[in-house]
Amino acid sequence: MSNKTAFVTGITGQDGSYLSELLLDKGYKVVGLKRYSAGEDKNRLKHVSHLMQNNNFVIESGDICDSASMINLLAEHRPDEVYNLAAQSHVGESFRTPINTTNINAVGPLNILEAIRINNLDNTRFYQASTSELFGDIEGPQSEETPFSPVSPYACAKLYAHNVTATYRKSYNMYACSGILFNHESPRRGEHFVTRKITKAAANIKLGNQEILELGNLKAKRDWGFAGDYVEAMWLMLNQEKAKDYIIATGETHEVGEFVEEVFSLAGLKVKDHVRINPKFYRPHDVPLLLGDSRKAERELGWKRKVDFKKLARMMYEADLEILENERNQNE
Ligand code: NAP
Ligand code: G4F
Repeated sequence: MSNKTAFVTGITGQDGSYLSELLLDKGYKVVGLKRYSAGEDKNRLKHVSHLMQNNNFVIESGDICDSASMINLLAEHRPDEVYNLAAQSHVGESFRTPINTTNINAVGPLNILEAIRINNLDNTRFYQASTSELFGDIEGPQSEETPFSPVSPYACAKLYAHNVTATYRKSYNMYACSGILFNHESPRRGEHFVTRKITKAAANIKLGNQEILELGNLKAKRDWGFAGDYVEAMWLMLNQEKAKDYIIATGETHEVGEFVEEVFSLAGLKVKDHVRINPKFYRPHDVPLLLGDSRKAERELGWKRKVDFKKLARMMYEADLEILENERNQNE
C-alpha cells in the first residue's frame, strides 16, 4: 500500500470521482479541490459522497484560476502527485464562453505548474488532462505522432496547457505529463454530454416522462471508452521512470447516431418516433472524426480498455433507468 498524497482538481466531476476511488484503494491520501459555490454542495459532491467517511479523503475549497489558492494549498499538502482534471470541459459551451474557458483550461494549469515550482516541490509529479479534441479536423487514426489542429476555444486552451506542461518538463526537469484521452463516459457523465443526454432521455421516454429527444450533429464520430478504465491510465502515467505523453483510446469509432440506435434498441424504442434534430445543438465547427491509436500506452504502460461500446451503452442506460425508477418509487 502507498502512503503517498495526491492532489486532485475537478473532484466534483466524472473523472475526479473514479480517480479518487482508485487512489484510495491504493492507499493514497486524496486531497480533492472543489470550487466555492453559493448553492447546495450535496448534489455537486454526489459522486464522492460515499468517500466522505474515509479519513484519507479530504476536500479543500479553492479555484485553479486563483494562483494564490493554488500556491497555498500545494504548500500546505506538499502532494506527491497532482492530477489536474479541472476544466470547463464542454466543447459547445466554449464557443459561448471562450474567455472563461481559456482562463480555466489554459491559465488554470499554468497556475498549478507555477505553484509547484514556486514551492520548490521538486518531487511532485504533475498530470494534465489533455484531450483528443486537440486533433480537431485531422483525419484519424490519431496517435502521439499526429499533428494538432484545434477547432474550438476549448481545444485551443487545452493545447496551450498541453504545450506549457511539456515546457515545464523540459525547462525545470519536472515530472510533468499529459494524457491525451479520447472521449470517456460513464453513468457519472455530466448530463449535457451527448451519451448521457441520450441514455437519460431514453430512460425517461421508456418510463413515459418524456416524448422527444432533441440532438444536433448525429454524423460526428467518436472513440468512446469507459471513464473507470481511463483513470487507471492517468495513474500509470505518473508512476513511470520517465514522464511522457500518451494517447488513451479504444481504437473503435462510432457515429453519434449509432449510439442513439444502440441505446434506443436496448429500451425497445424506435428512433424515428422520438428523436428530432435541433440546429441549436450544432457547433460553429465540430470535430468530425476521432479514432485513437493507443498502442504506445498498451506497450509501455500495460494499459488496456476493458469496457467496449455496447457494454458502455448498456451500463449507462441501465443506470439511468434505475435512478429514474428509484425517484418515481420515492415520489409514490
Ligand atoms: P467534468 O465532469 O466536466 O468535471 C470538470 C471538473 O472541473 C468539475 O469538478 C468542475 O467543478 C471543475 N472545475 C471547473 N472549473 C474549475 C475551476 N476554475 N477551479 C476548480 N475546479 C474547476 O469533466 P470530466 O469528464 O471529469 O473530465 C476531466 C478532465 O479531463 C477535464 O479537464 C476534461 O477537459 C478532460 N477530458 C475529458 C474527457 C472526457 O471524455 N470525459 C476526454 C478528454 C479530456 P464544478 O463542479 O465546480 O463545475
Ligand atoms: O458529448 P459531447 O459534448 O463531447 P465532445 O464534444 O466530443 O467532448 C468531450 O470529449 C472530449 C474528448 O474528445 C473532451 F475533451 C471534452 O471535454 C468532452 O468530454 O459531443 C460529442 C458529439 C459532438 O460531435 C457533438 O456535436 O456529439 C455531438 N452532439 C450531437 N448532438 C451533441 C448533441 N453533443 C452534445 N453535447 N449535445 C447534443 O445535443
